[in-house]
Amino acid sequence: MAAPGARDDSGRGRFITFEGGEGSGKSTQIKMLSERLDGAGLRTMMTREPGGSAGAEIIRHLLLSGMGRLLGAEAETLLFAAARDDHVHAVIKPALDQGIWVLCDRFFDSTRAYQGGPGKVDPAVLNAMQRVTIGDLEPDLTLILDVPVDVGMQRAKARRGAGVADRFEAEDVKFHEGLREAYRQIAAAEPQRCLLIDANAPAGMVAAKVWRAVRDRFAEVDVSRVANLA
Ligand code: T5A
Repeated sequence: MAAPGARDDSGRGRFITFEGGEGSGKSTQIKMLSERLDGAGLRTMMTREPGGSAGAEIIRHLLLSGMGRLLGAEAETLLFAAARDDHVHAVIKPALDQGIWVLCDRFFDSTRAYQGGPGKVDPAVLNAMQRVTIGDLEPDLTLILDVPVDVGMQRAKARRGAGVADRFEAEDVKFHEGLREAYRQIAAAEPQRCLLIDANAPAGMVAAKVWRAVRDRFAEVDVSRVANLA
């Protein structure tokens, strides 16, 4: 029984977010972590932003097409917030309430880094949007994958092949350098929640660092059930 006034989180799933610049390897790491947590007997769900719910996926399409950019930085930020609001209420909170561990590819730190960093949207505006969309829902752990800009851009380019760069991939090097710095500042400002991980290494090595961080943070991860990973 929780003490009076304390939040009783028993049975609630954990909320882990992955952040980083373009091509930092978030999707790759989320899949690897999900397999390990499943192996440890935990129920997990992978999701992403912008998107992750029916309404938010429609907004994602608009945003990545560059439509939001035409509206201006603040209106574009509002679109990200609207997508997040739907995602949080339709998918993330219900899953956490059912004891599912939610692994999310980007969350509000992306808005802080992209729109607040090089995007230059006023932090007061971002705070107001955050209050409305997520309330007191904070990730239990945020892993920020850090790679040099040229490495990330090269990976993103290799992955899309002959496809066209999306809205943010198409930004210049200065934008991506500013983004990297914004993420470093977020990690430094919130060391309890955030961990900056050097992701300029083979995926397996990065996955080992991610696993160590998760295992160390959450007592409910039973490492004895995951072969060769204790
Ligand atoms: N955005 C999003 C905002 O501006 N504000 C917001 O609030 C939010 C939520 C979303 C865009 O929207 C912006 C940020 C983004 O620009 P997206 O299509 O969802 O765009 O793409 P991203 O989230 O940027 O993710 P990417 O798909 O570009 O990269 P990932 O997921 O970080 O990387 P991943 O795992 O797909 O890997 C990329 C390639 O590199 C290889 C992979 O095999 C893949 O080919 N790779 C590695 N290669 C070598 N070594 C490693 N360690 C590797 N790890 C992966």
